[in-house]
Order: sequence, then C-alpha cells, then structure tokens
Amino acid sequence: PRTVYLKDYTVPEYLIHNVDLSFTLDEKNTRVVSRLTMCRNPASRSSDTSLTLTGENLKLVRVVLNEDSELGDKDYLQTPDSLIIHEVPQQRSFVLTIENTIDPKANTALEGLYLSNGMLCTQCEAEGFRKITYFLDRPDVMATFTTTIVGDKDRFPVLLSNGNRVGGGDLPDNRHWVSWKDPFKKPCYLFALVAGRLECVEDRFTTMSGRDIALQIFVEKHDLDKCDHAMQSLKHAMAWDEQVYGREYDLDLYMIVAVGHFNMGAMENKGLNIFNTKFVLARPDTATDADYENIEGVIGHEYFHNWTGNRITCRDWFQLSLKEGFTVFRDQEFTGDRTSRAVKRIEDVNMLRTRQFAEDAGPLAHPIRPDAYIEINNFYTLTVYEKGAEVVRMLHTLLGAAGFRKGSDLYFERHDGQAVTCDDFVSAMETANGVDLSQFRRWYAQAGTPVVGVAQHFDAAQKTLSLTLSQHCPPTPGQTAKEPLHIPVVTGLINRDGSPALCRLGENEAAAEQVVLELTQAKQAFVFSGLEEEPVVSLLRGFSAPVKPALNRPPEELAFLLSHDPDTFNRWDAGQQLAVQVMSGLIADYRNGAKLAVNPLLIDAYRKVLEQSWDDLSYFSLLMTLPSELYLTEQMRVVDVEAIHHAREAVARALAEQLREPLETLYLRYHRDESGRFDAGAIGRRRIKNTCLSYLAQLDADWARHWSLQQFNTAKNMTDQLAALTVIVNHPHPARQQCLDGFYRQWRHEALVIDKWFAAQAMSPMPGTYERVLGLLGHPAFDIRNPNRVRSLIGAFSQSNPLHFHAADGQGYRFLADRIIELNGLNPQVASRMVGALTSWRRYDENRQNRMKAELERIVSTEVISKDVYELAAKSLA
Ligand code: HT7
Ligand code: ZN
Repeated sequence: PRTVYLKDYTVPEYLIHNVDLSFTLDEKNTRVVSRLTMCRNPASRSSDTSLTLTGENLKLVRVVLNEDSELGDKDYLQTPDSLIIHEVPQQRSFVLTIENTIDPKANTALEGLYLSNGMLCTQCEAEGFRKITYFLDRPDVMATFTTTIVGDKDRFPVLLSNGNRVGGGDLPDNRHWVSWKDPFKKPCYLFALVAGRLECVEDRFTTMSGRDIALQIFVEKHDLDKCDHAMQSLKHAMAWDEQVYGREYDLDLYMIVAVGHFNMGAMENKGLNIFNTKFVLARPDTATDADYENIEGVIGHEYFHNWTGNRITCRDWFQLSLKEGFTVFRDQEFTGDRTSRAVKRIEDVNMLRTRQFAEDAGPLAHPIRPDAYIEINNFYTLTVYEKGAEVVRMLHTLLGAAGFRKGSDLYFERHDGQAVTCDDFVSAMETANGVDLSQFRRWYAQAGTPVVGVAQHFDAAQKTLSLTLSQHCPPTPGQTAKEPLHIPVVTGLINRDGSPALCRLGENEAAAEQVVLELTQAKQAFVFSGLEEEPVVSLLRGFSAPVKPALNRPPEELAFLLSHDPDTFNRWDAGQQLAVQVMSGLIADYRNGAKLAVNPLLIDAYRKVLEQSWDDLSYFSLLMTLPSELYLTEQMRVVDVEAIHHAREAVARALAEQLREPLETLYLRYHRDESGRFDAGAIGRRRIKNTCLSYLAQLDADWARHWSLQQFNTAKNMTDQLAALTVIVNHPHPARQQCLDGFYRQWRHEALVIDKWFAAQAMSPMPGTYERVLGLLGHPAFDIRNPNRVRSLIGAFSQSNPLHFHAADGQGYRFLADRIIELNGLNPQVASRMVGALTSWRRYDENRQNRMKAELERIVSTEVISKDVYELAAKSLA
C-alpha cells in the first residue's frame, strides 16, 4: 500500500466552484448525477492537462464535458480508484457532468452512502465522498453544493441534505423530490444526505444578533421520547459558543439525524450532523449519567465544528488536529462549564494518561500532526484528538483566557472560508499576542510523552526555594532525537500547616497564589523567594501539560497534598499516586507469593476523605475511586495483569473492610429513590452511592449481595440499575444469571441498553468470562455488522478486560484476531480499531509477547487485507 507524506503536499491542479448533485434513490441501485463547475487552479505549477478525479466502487454511466459533448472510452481512463480525463480546458472554466450508480446495500464499510435500518445515510469524512461519485476528494477543494434527492414516498418520506431547503414536490409513481442548497463553500467530506422513515423533534434558537434558527432532531419513531436532552444540549452549545468565542450559527436550519449503524460518534456535516444513536438518545431509564454527559459533550463538539472545522477547515488530512484538537478543547471547556470543572478535568486526564500515553509510548506513536499515513482513517487517534486538545489548552495557559480569545478572534477573521494548517492557527495566536511561539510549534511535530524531572533545594538563610526542572522525551518510531519543548508548568506552594504560600519568582515579581513556569530548556532552575519555611510544591496544577512528572514523593507528602492542595486536580492526583505506590508494593508482594497487607496510611487517607463534607459529590466519588487496572498497567515496565488485578482487589477489599461503617452510612444516606434527574446534585448522589456499593460488594456478605439485588430490582434510572448489575456480574452473586436474563427481557427493544448488557458481561473479571463472550457471539442480538455491538462485546472484552483478554494461554488474543480477520472484509475501519489491543505486545512477558505477535502476523498475512488493518498490524510488528 502507498504511503502519503506531508512533505509531498501540493496545491490542487483544479478547483471546483460549484457542485450540482442529483440522487435517485434505491437501496441497491442509487443513481448519482454530478455536475461540476471547475477550472484550472492558477496556483498550481503542474503542466499536466489531464484531470484525475478519485472514485471507488462506482459504476460509471457517462461523462459529459460542457453540457454537450459526451466523452467516449478513448477520452478517459477508469482505474479502481480514479477517473482520468485526458484533456480538459485549461484557460476557462468548464462543466463536467458525471453519471454513476452505487449499491448502498452492499456497503458494509459504512463509508459513502449506506443503509442503516432501512434508512439511507452518508459518511464522507475522511475520504468517503469518493464512494458516492468521482470528485476531487481532498479538503482544500471547497465548493458550494446544491443537492436534489428523488425517492419513493413510502420508503423515503424524509429527504435531507446540507443547507437550506429550496424546493420540493411530487413526482409520478408515488415518488417525490426535495432540493437543498448550502450557500457556504465546503469540502466534500462535509457533504451529507439522509433519506428514510424518520420523525422529527423541533425547537428554535435565537442567536445573539436576533436571527431565528430552526433546530430539528430526526430519529426513528419509537425514539421520539429520547431527544429532549440532545435538544437542550444543542441550545446550550449554541449559547456557549456565542458567549465564550463570539461565534454565531450561520444557516437558518440545524439538523441532527441519529443512526444505529455508525463507525464513530458523530459527524459535523454542514447543517446536517449525523450522529450515532448512542450520542443522541437518552431517557432516565435507558441512559446513564455518563451517557447524558457524553451526549452533551458530543452535541457540543459537532456544533463547535461549525466554526472550527467547517467555516475554517484543514488544508490536508495531516492537519486534522487543527480542527479536532481545537474542537475537543472547546467541548471539554463547554462540559466543564456545564457540569463540574474539577470532575471533567480529572476524567479527561484519566483518559489521556491511560490510553493516549500508551499510544504515545508504543509502536504507533505519532505527532499530533502526523507526517505520513497509509490510511487516514487510522489517524483519528487519541493523540490527534486528546493530546491535540492538550496542546491547545497549553496555548490557553500560556496566553491566558483573554490572550487566547484575541488569538482565536484573529484566526476566525483571517481564515474564514479557507482550508488552512496548524501553523496558521499558531501564527494567529502569535500575532494577536505579540509573542514568539516557534519553540511551542515543536509540539505539533514531535511524538512521545516528555518526562519532567524535578529537584528542589531550600535555602533557609536566603529564604529561597530553587526548583530545577528538566525534560527529556524517549525516542518514538522514526524520531530518535528529541528537542526540548515549551512546557507550561503551573505551580503552587503550600506551607506545612496546609495554608497556601505565596509564589514570588525573582526579586521584583509580584507574589501570586500560583505561577506558570515556562520550561523551555533541557534543564532550567526557577527560584522562589521570601519563604519562611520549606513549602510543599504543588506541581503541574490542573495537569497543565501532557507530561509525566518524575517525582518520588514520600507517601506522607502525598497524604498531605490529598488533604490540603487547593488545586482540585492535584489533590485528587495525590490520592491516586498514593494508591499507586501502595498497589505497586502489593504487586511485588503478589509476584513473590507474599501476603498482601495494605499500608494503613492509605486507609487513613481515604478515611479522612470520607470524614470531610463535600459539596461536589461527583468529585468526592473520584477521590474515593482507586486508579484503574489500565492506569496501573501504564506504571509497570513488564505488565503483570494478574498481579495488578489481585493487588487492586486487595486494596478495595481492605478499604471496604476497614471503612465499612462510613461507606454503609453514605450508601444509605443517598439510597433514595431518584427518577434520574440530570442535575449536578442528583448525579453526585448517584455517583457516591454507587461508589460505596461497589466497595461494599467486596465484602463476602449476604446483606451486601441483598443491597445490590434490591437496587437492581427497584432502580428507576439506568445509572442505578446498571451500577447494580455491574456489581452483581463482577462478583459471585447467586442472582447473576437471573439479573442478566431479566435485564435482557426488560430492554430487548432498546439497542443501546442491550449494548450495555453485552459490555457488562464482556468486562467481568469473574472466571468463565472468555467462554461467555464466545457464547455471546452467537446470541441472536449480536450482529458483527453493527459497530456499536462490536464495540460493546469485542471492544469491551479486548480493551477493558485486561485480566481475561491477556489470559496466559493466548485464547483472548486468538479470539480477537479471528474477529479482526472477519471484520476486515466487512468494515475495515471498525476492524482496525480493534487491532489496538494487540499493538502493545512488547509490554508483556515473553509468553504473551510471542502469542500476541503470532496473532498480529496471522492478521498481516490475511489474503485480502484492508489498508486500515494492514497499516496498524504491520507498523506494530516493525
Ligand atoms: N469529524 C468526525 C470524524 C470522523 C468520523 C465520524 C463518523 C464516522 C466516521 C468518521 N471518520 C472520521 C467526528 C468528529 O470528530 O467530530
Ligand atoms: Zn471532531
């Protein structure tokens, strides 16, 4: 397969100004007529007078140049992925009309035009438009689109595309037509079409300039009662973007369609977002609090793309983080403002530190602006999205909120309507603030997670604290030597009595509660003055940079920070690091066959947390939650999944035994019958209650088993019901099967709830999980063609059940490789997402390494292998 390089970028040879599309719909044979108004790109230096359009799986019917001359075989050449027209006008604009047919029913890859539960819909990012018609399928070709759709009135009563509806009417043979016009220039990856039997929920939003916007959410009829939260979220997002970024919506209509078969979360097509049902549908009895929060976040994310992605798009796909990193940062801030800032930051960092850091340390590590790819779909990664957002966040930290806003204003002003680069974004920040960000730009080009070393020296006579920070970044594939990065390290100081110590850097600086240390050199000292005693340093507050601090704090100091750090992130993190220290000791004990005795300091620290009173109960729950097995995996040189699991269980059990009373009291205090309101208070009460329940389930006690069963049977909302089911499925509970069967019967008509049913079983640490997962593959509700089902069974087992997936006999690996090979032929995008669980093979013992490697080799030698799967499997073996 061909590798595409950033360094080879050249401007397009031709431009397309206007696209007139017409679709005559049929499930197996849709006819597409595309009329392109084009011209030679004056900026292109190529002397080639032919025109190459991309296209895949298309049946070409005819090609007409300038309305009248139909081209013959000798005028063009068709290849499996292109149409080359040998000669087109060079001096003036021309019109090219192409007619082709496509087969949406045969499209199991869910890219281009495909069928989902009888509905026709599109997915064009990144390169799906070429599966609809021949085109210049690249993001720097921006055109205005008019789309006419013709379809049967019964099968396709609703016909949607981008922009505003400009016409429609009846046709013979029970057919009808609708025309849509999108006045904004856009790349073809933002094109969308939806047709089907859909119902609509409608609302309105008045923008800051007084424009009235119609908001519509289209779903299948039985889901009409689950759109309320998505609609509210959309209105909140629209208001937030006006308040925080001064950005207003531009069309008269904003449509969202929910589909059951979708490769990712959602897609920001101009004026017509298409969403995975998972990120739209919610009712308190069917969706958990986490689902509600995710829906708000994803609705916000896609809405924010209207400016960061659509009005200003990417020049090429290497610049993906330009729109994704920035938009993730925007959605994180939106959720932080809407819910709890402290909790949101912790959740985001948790994901970054467990999953993105692993990606950055493995064979698939790449910069947030990659410089080469075989299949661009493989680069919708945690690095491009989440680390990309951290890079934008660092700019926000370095420039301050006001400086960042000046920079974003200039970015929107300079580049509206353009396809630009990450560099253009940084330049706008630079110009607007009069700063030099040249070193900061390295974050875009350098892969890997920097390690920041810390050494401190207190001079009692001088009353100074000297903090020496250093940085180094381990090599990553293709990048051995790394250069120092520009790292903002937000730092505060705490006196030994727990009060904040003021930070004064140098003699003349004003004292502040915290400072941003700008680490730019390999090693750099910062001197704080005016300190009466040696303070405790609170470093990297709010996780101000995506780095690993190399700090070996004594457990007493961590316990101190857990009690006193005013920074909510660092306070939580101190508890996490303390637990990691204790668990690391237990992991070693387990490996040595020693008894697992939990350090009382940890129990004491957790007791103190329990004894305090907390306003934010969700934050309180996070303080009470132990680091995950995946996070512990990241801390080990050679991963021992069994030792990690048993050490963590031992700590959870010890906490449950020794803190039983306060945990019980808390559980009972919040065990109210709540209907599932989505407000911070109710969410917090459910969260702390369910955290307590999962601790109490560690006790081998009938009353605890009874509590979980009772909660399962009486829960009025999905958060409580699923929390109880999870506890039951994760322990030897006598009612396990009965609950699973009851849950299935209750929810068999709600696909998203059945996804939870599959996932809960796939993630269970109980013996026999592998056999159950294997059995579930044959369950009538399992469908390998549905990505949500694949993720809930195969994804959950391989990515969230380390104990069983990494069983020493290799059965988990074999199971996954078999599924990947099967999926490879059906849906390469989903197949390649599953490869991730095998790519970290170097982190395991020799036996597991050999077995994982053997499965990767089996995958690579599959006879017909997609570019998607090949790229990840081959690169991880290299
Ligand atoms: N911009 C979108 C990324 C995307 C995608 C979405 C759905 C299906 C396939 C896809 N390929 C790429 C989603 C986003 O980041 O908002
Ligand atoms: Zn996005």
